[in-house]
Amino acid sequence: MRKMRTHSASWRAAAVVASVLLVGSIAACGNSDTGGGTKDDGKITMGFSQVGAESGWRTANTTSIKDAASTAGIELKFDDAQQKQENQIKAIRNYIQQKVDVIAFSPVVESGWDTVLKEAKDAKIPVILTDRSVDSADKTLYKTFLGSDFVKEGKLAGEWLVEQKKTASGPVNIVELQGTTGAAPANDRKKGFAEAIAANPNLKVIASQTGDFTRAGGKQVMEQFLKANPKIDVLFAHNDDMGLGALEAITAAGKVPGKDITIITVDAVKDGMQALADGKFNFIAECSPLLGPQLMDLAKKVHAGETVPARIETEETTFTSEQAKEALPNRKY
Ligand code: GYE
Repeated sequence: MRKMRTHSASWRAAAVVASVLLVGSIAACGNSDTGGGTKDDGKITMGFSQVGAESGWRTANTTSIKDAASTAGIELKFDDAQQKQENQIKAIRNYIQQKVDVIAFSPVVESGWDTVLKEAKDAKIPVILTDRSVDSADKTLYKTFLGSDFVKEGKLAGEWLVEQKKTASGPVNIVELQGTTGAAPANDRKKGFAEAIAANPNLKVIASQTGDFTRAGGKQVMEQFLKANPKIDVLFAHNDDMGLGALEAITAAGKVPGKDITIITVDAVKDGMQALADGKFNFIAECSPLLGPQLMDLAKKVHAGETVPARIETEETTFTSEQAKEALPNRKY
């Protein structure tokens, strides 16, 4: 009798497990039947892999993407990769598994994406690159690249300096704070700047190192630059945040930023623009982080199977101190 009871209890348990499994598999079926991440409500699901939270630019970019997704009615799955490529690859693989409708990401570095992009393509999930690009030879691995022309930004920074120093009779010593090693904006801004300053042989980059696009990195590397080089005339920082970090090192070394050392940066986020208006920075090449609305438009188009341009460039300008003073009150980020 006792045995029988045990038996029937275990049968009941088995029946419960079986029905749970059944319901589970019906739910899973329902999901794939409605086509990828598109649920019955017809919403597009986007999996987005963000670089990190390394700078003011990045914070503004993340806000723009989140706000634009909710305005566009797109369901956003968001992952912060903390500046690590392996985290981005993991996030993209998760999105593929979850069968999202569109994957968008800002690749921390340019190289090493072919395998994971191929996986997305095989799963028929369109990929949009935003902000930074990849160096994959196979351009069919992604639908489009939305972002700035970083070479142009470096060039504009260099051209301004060439103009400022056109009457210099002796060497002008430049130090450079590079962005994250291997990142498109670091490679390209360095290239554009070098091309522009080649116009005047007096202009020489005497030291160039990465500060990883962060304030802490900018401060630390600038301290080393100042220790190793008694005569620094110009700092070119690949973003505002590294320039802002460097300000502390320059002041601590007893020099006046913007006067003893001319400072040029890229981005034009609020803190950078304030430093420029205050005369601590001298020139900024703008790089807009407000990519969200265009990204959501593109996501809708590629999801609908429309062809989109392979490259969409962001419109940008440059700022002197006077222009920063004028622009600051209306600056959104
Ligand atoms: O300039 C920098 C950020 O990829 C354009 O990344 C972006 C760059 C931006 O960390 O501040």
